[in-house]
Amino acid sequence: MWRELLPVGRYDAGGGYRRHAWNSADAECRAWFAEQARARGLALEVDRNGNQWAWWGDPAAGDAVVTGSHLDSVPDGGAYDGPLGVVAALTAVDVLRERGRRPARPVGVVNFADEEGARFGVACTGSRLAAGALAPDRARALTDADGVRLGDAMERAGHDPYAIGPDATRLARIGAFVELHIEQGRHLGDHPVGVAAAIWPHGRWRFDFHGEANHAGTTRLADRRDPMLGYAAAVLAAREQARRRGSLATFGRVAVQPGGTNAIASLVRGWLDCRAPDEATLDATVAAIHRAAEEQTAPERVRVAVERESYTPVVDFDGPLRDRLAGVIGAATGREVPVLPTGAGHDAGILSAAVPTAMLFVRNPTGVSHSPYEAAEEPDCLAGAAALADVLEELACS
Ligand code: HGY
Ligand code: MN
Ligand code: MN
Repeated sequence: MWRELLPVGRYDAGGGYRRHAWNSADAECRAWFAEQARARGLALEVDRNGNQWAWWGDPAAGDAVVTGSHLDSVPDGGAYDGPLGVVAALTAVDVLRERGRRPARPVGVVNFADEEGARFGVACTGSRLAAGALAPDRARALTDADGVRLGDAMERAGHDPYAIGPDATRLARIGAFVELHIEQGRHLGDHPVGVAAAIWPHGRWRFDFHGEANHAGTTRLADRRDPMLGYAAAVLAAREQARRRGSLATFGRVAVQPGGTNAIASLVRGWLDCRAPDEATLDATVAAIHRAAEEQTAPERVRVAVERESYTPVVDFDGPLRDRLAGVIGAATGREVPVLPTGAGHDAGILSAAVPTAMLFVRNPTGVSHSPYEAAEEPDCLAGAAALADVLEELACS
């Protein structure tokens, strides 16, 4: 499975992946998933929000045990973020069958649509829509860098964009959701597998700096309304405020209009990704970055407008489920399993508002993620899949 998926959507120059919502690489990933379901005799469903489900047993029976993750990537992302959880989920189903186990409850494998939000800006679009955490009108109107609306991209990929929206009935059939994911720091030490405790609250904010386009060679410094200076101040403030408050703040994306080397910009648009251990710290970090940008831009007569594009409150994963997972893996490996929080967002975090949810992490030896250099050792991936199989057996077969 891994070898088959590896070339799909890989951008040769840098080796990273460009599997973005509803593009051709995404379609290939989805076709791969459908084929994996077919080959196992699992019933494939594509829900109204574009998420794919492969069922062993009838989901209408309820109290289903679901596992899976996503197949899309960030721009030039790594191979593991998302796909490891889907491949491990399918592997876990195979292992249960090899063990001759017959689940007492339906078992589902899911591929959530558009987890990274790389193309349209909002992360976890598929799970957010299903959970009612993203308004369908807003989702349809999101645009990519070329001005293509999410609704139109979905329609071109063969999905009805007017069907999207809350899917409470589907979520109510799920008794437990477990997502396996590569760990995205370097926090597992000598343990191949860990269990998630919590996800830091996080969000994305768009900073628009409105200035005035003018000639780089003739406009006196005193006459300029240069929005780039405010943007630069915001970037520096992001680092400083995050350092002071124990948060993480990143401007990883910027768009400049008109974007000429010999022209002062009329608009600089920067996107801030901010995360913190608690919501008060998160809000204070963003407010301080906003203030620093305004202080810098006032003398230059540049207007700053900040819009929050997404926000995910703190997630504390279901305590009893987490303890049950840690117990099962601890018993199988003879070692206590690390239970750790993460700063990375996941569909599991969105689902946890509606469904008892847990996560397993597989060791990342370098800690690098959202990069072509993201890596995991094969024995650790196999240990993760084995742990997931044990967990599925515990949850679905007993
Ligand atoms: O950005 C995130 O935290 C996640 O990897 N989607
Ligand atoms: Mn990611
Ligand atoms: Mn991911």
